[in-house]
Amino acid sequence: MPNEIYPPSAEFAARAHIGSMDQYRSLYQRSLNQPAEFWGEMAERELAWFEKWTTVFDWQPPQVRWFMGGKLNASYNCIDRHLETWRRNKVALIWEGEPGDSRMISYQELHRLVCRFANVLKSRGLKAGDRAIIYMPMVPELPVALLACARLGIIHSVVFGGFSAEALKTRIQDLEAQVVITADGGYRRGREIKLKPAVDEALTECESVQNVIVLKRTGSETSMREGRDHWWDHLGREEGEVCPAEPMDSEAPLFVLYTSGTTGKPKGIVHSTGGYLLETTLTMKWVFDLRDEDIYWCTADVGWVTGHSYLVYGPLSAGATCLMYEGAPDFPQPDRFWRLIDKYRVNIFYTSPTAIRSFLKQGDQWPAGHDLSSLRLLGSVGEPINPAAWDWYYRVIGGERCPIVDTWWQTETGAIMIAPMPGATSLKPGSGTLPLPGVEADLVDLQGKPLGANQEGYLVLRHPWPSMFRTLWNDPQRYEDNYFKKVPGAYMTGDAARRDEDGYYWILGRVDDVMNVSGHRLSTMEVESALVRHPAVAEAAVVGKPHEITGQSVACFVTLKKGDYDEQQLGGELKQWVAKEIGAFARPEQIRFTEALPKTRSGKIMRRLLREIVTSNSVSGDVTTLEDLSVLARLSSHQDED
Ligand code: 7RM
Repeated sequence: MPNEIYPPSAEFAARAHIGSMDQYRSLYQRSLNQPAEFWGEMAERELAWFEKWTTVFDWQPPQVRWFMGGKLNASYNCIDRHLETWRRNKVALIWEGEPGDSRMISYQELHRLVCRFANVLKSRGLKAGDRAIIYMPMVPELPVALLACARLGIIHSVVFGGFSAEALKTRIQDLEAQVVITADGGYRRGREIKLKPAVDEALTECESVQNVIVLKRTGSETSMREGRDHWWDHLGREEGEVCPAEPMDSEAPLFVLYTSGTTGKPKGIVHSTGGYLLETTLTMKWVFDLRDEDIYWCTADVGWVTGHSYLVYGPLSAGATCLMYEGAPDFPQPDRFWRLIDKYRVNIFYTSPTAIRSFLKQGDQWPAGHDLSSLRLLGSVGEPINPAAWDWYYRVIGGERCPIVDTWWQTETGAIMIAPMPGATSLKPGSGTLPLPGVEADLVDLQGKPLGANQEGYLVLRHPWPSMFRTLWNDPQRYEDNYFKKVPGAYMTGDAARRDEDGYYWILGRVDDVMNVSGHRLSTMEVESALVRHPAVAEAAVVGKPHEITGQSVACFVTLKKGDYDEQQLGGELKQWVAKEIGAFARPEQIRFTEALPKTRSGKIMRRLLREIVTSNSVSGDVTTLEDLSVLARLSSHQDED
């Protein structure tokens, strides 16, 4: 399998949107040589505009604007325009709850739900430019909430339901949100995960929030604050089912999504309307080769960017039938995903390497019991996919019949940047293959000099693309400093990569202090700040440790303040503390107590050494700048993993 190349089958290519390398190359060349003509044509063809733009794009690094003067609405593009076609009665969402309840929602029905909820928001006094925080389980009302906000130009920010009250609070405060949309709770592994109590806790310090709208999902006991909290259904009963979509500037912010950066403070990635919608829509065809008769399933939670772009905006704008599932992949048994694929005859399946590795480990008997022959295309996102996982996905799930699209992109890029066009591109397992049209990827060294074939370097994107983020909320300076300072005029991705002799990209991972745990971005600094907020902790250093299933896990080195501690007990307490401060997915796998942390003479923690210690339990690299070598000796001999 290693080094093998998988060309598209003639059968797949014959029916694909992009069916040959010649077609890919001509699109790609045109997109770089005549970007304004290329993107103008795409925007006209793929989206419905209330008013046409006057200028396709304006690039004043680091600021870019797309389709200036154009007016459109994302909710209109995802729903209303389909109502004028045969798709009005097509199923937009097939939803299955973890307990097994299910709903089918047509585009017409989605329109009614979204209009009704948009009217609820309107009657609460919300208007274009206001901010809504959405903190919900994976139920149909979650995309309904996004689309209702988009319909009125309310900027939404979804906070993943796994985040803690503390994380929720900092996001509400940073956005100065006027409304929080939430639910009593959701289901995960057979238990209720409550959401409303976290909202109540967060709101003790958020003056901006005047309204909380609560969906009843589980029906469990929920406290409601008079005057502030309202039941979704109760408000909705009084509203009509007509609500015109607000014509928005192409550049109007559609949403803000917080993601981890290299400091303790998450960054509010701001996406605009026209460019974002165009590229998410186009990549549904280019990469997922979406056809009208397909059942498409993206397993990502809407709390992450993949859920925004490839469960809500991209597929609905492209008129797809999307499967959405509420719960855990292994509930009630490890075959839940395969059961769903079989039951709904899923054709396109998009998931993460972490999920694939955990399925692989559980064994072939789980998929074996189900008919997966409806699948025609598989996708992967979030982390590099290792050869063993690729091979298993290809053989056992895809029946050696389905191309795998390994899609590289980021919260910042909005849409997929590097990925195969499955009817054209030959696959190499582990490689995202080639940049999509409009994506001028390059590799540079520390000085910003371009590199040749097979050299490892920093991945940059040179030309702006429509779905690129526009700024960081409340922090335009950090936008410029973080991403555009190192290589003039180019966007620095933060990833290292190699390009082989065929021009294929191989992503090696992050070059900054960002960890990738189960495909979720998490900053080492964020965990460190959480740890030092604990009264017993003096100092903390956090690194990603290679992990068989989740890619990386969180490993912490901690020094304590003076006192008598039971290290065993405190270790457990600190893990719990981090889970509470950030969210359960950030729970450290390992806490090591140490008398001091290895530092350079200027006082910087040497994370490289700590990374080596957690990886190999020894240090081989250069340690000449290390302040206290005995610290190192003590660290590498100390082993208290669990
Ligand atoms: C979509 C998403 C972005 C980071 C990115 C990479 C890593 C994502 C791949 C990948 C190798 C892939 N957004 N990454 N996709 N690495 N191959 N196909 O994950 O903002 O949460 O993370 O994820 O390091 O910079 S994200």
